[in-house]
Amino acid sequence: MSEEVMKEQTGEYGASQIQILEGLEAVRKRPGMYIGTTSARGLHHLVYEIVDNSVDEALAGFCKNIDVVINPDNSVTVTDDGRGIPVGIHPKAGIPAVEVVFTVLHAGGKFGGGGYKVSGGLHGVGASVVNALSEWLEVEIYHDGSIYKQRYERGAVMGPLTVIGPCKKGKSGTSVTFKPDPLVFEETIFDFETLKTRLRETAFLTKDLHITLKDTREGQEKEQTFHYEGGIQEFVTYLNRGKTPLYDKVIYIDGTLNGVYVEVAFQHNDGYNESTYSFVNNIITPEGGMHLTGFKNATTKCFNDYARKQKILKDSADNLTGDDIREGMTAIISVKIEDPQFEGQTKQKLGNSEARTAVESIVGEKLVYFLEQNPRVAKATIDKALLAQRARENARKARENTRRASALDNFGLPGKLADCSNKDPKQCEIFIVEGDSAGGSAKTARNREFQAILPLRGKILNVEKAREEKIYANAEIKTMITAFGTGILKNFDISKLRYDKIIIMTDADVDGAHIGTLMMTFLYRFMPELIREGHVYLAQPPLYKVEKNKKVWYAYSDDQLNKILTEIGRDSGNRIQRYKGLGEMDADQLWETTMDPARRVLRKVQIDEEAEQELDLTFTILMGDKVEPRREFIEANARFVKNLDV
Ligand code: TSJ
Repeated sequence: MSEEVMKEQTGEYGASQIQILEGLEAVRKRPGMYIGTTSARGLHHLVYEIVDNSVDEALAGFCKNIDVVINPDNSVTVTDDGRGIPVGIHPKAGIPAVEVVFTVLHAGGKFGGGGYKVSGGLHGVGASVVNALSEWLEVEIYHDGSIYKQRYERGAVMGPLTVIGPCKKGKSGTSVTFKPDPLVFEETIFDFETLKTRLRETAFLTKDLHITLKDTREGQEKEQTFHYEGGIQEFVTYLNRGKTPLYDKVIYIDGTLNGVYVEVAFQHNDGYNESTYSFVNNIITPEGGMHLTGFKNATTKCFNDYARKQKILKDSADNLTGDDIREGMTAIISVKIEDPQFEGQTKQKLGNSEARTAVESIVGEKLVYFLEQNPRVAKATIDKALLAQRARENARKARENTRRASALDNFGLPGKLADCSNKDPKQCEIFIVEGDSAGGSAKTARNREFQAILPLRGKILNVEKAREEKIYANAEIKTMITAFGTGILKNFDISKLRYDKIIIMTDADVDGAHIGTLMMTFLYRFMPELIREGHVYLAQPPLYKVEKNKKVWYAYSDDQLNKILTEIGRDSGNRIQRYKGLGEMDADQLWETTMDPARRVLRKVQIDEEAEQELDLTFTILMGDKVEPRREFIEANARFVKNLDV
């Protein structure tokens, strides 16, 4: 390493303009390294990076309002009423501190010290990265009766920090406007809903902060303000809206231990899902970590201790598990910590063990007290947990029964299954067909040597919404498990798979798509390896049949139909039939269009890893106002990618 480079790295030349520009060049060269992606997601990330600086100022106690404006040219302005980024000369860099903030990589707001730094989360970037990736950026600072301004283009300083006029005495704050660089981003149009969701989340996590989001683009003018005096307590109420709470109160506990500030809020609803979201310095930790562990330990212990003490749980009974206690629980765990360590492959997990200790002891101590004061809340929760415990026990038995049934192998095969004659699984495929009538056609159409048909009646159970016990009792699900031969979950054994291809064949309409999704969801939850190893396919029946002069064409999409019509000429001799369901095809047609390996089109079902991760982030559940239907849609579909198979 040359001496020059060494010096740069140790920071001795920290203020040099050249080095600064080089630093930001790196950001422009590899933007993904700093903001994860240059897709729409990365674009919106720029706004959060800027807003997070204002949130820091709010957490430090100096800022009450943050305004975010989407301007008509798709630039964004973020304004706060904090102290204003310092304008004085930075002692080491020899230039105004604000210029350092925008031109030196990783120079985010560490001036005064003290307080918690919000930014430095997932990607650990700040204002300079936003600056580097903006076509232009302007900062204005209101401080001591003057307005200071500086402009940058693609990270380069366009002139010195200048006083451009007076401002009201006593007014202070910072305003940053930036226009994302279209040379960097694939998408440069901001989405109001996306920003809204994240800003609402930020407002929930920062009690008493007012955040306003305003769209000033022509034809889309709108404005919304987020302000929650109740903080995360209100967050829980919000998440539980549309559900039936088990008790009125949202339990709220806070406290500080060894420099870790802990806040938790939770409430049970009468459903079966647990929705727990944990945050560190306002950054979501999708994979949890120490703070979440502390919360789970404390709640599990407190509720069990209480249940024993009150004799609700008999001496001879097993302890309630954490899962039993958290069934139907909606919870927010938020900690503020000086130096958060993010762990795990995706750095989404809090590693600081002092966070576990703090959450565990603060929640442990205060929850005991709360339960004694609120016996009805305690009783309702424990009664629900006891039901969960019983259901868990029943599910275990049902699971064992299912396993035993599948162990019966050939003799235990379901009656509805029309199996194939070839016994070599590598050669075999099974069609899961919706409805008895389509099942009938498929049985006639198939090549019985290597193609098996399993007709299913109607919609299969949505495994995301039912309790485990009910899932094992479902006839369609039992049938599939038995037919595949692999077993499920921990007992899954791919070497026992009876077919190389599992082909889901449904009508080419909305209902058919829904059934397909339910099926994929079932497989994903109970036999994910089948999908990951590429054994699951969707059949693709044609949408149209075109006949002309006794010749026949099939079209699998509207595009294809158009192509065919262009080729053969658009005239009155064409007979176009739109297939509404598999049942409309006779066996021969079904064979040649959808089942014959030589002619059919199959789509392989795959898991979209990125979408899957995103599913767990709060913003997906907070999107829009009609959350439930959208959430279901996203959960059901985002996870699967369907690729063309050749
Ligand atoms: F950095 C930035 F450009 F991203 C940005 C920072 C953008 C916006 C909209 C606001 C801010 C910002 C920074 N708002 N408030 C502050 N505060 C400080 O930088 C600040 C002020 C005073 C002191 C002090 O110790 O006196 C310390 C800090 C960090």
